[in-house]
Amino acid sequence: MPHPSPRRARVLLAAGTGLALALTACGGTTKDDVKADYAAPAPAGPADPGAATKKDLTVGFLPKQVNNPYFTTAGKGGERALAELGSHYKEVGPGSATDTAGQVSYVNTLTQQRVDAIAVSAQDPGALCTALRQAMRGGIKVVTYDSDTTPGCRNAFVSPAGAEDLGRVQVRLLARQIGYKGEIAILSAAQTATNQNTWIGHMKDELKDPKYKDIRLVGIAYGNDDAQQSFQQTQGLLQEHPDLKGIISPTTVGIKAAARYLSGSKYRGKVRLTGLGTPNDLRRYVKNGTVEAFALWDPDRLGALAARTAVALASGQISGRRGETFRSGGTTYTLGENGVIDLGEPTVFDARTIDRYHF
Ligand code: RAM
Repeated sequence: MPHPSPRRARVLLAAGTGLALALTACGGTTKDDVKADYAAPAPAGPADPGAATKKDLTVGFLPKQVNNPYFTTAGKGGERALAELGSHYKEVGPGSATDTAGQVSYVNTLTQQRVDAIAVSAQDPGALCTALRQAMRGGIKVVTYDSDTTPGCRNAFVSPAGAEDLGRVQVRLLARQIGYKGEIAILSAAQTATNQNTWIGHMKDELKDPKYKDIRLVGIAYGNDDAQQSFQQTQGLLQEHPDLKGIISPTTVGIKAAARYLSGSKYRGKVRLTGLGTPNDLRRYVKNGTVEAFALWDPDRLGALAARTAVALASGQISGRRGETFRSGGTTYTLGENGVIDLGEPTVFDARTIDRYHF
């Protein structure tokens, strides 16, 4: 294992003495420091691809938010995969997607309970780092799924699909729906969410293509993955930008709330809406003409892959380095740069296909 840099050593020491939060608050360690220090995934010791799959492990799932159907489905996938592997699932997590302190305390709880691995969807890239690094020092393997931390704060990340693809596909869908012309806005989740912010970065990049020269991104609003706030933010965007032609909402909670708002307003079918949603949430809005097409992956499969990755880490079959592979459930998975494993391609749903999907 490489020697920690002086600053990293200081952060580790601080974590060990429980002073890290106080140091952070005093400006001793900023988020940027965390980013610079923890740029590479935390290695989990040498990997042995031939090691036996351990059984009777406990994997603690910590979603961004427990009362979100997307995470309920992901949790079911994780639970099923763990049962297949002879291990155990547990879930803890905050009720709000902006309760970063809550997520930190759940990491600490899981650490105290000595789970074998933690699978976490992070509300914020840096806020969980001290707690997660402490868990890893205690021998707990950490896999992020859905929304990553800074790479050094976990061993591997299970990404729903290529982040770049996900960002670009949403712009392409909306551009087509508004005829490549007009003002658009984004209704996101929490302002700190790693996954949404990464996708928005790729959306902005996609919009630089000359074919979008007549499209203007006029605003980004944050509904915090809360139904009511997302509904109000949608209303606010439309009041502020009366010429708005379309909204991208890269969150299942946001797009559902925006669809509900548009569906009951004079904008239905006029202001276009796309983004990332579940077919079950959006079926009625596709059928009543509020939403034409949107995208997502199967959250059940995402949760299952997070569980399988956690078990492979805890069994020593992988350690989080690029190029490592593991076999689980008849499939071989390969770790990419920074310990990232992509689930696959996003699926696009529309009126022709939506009834084939039930999640
Ligand atoms: C919400 C959450 C989650 C995101 C999906 C698309 O449920 O923000 O992190 O991946 O939407």
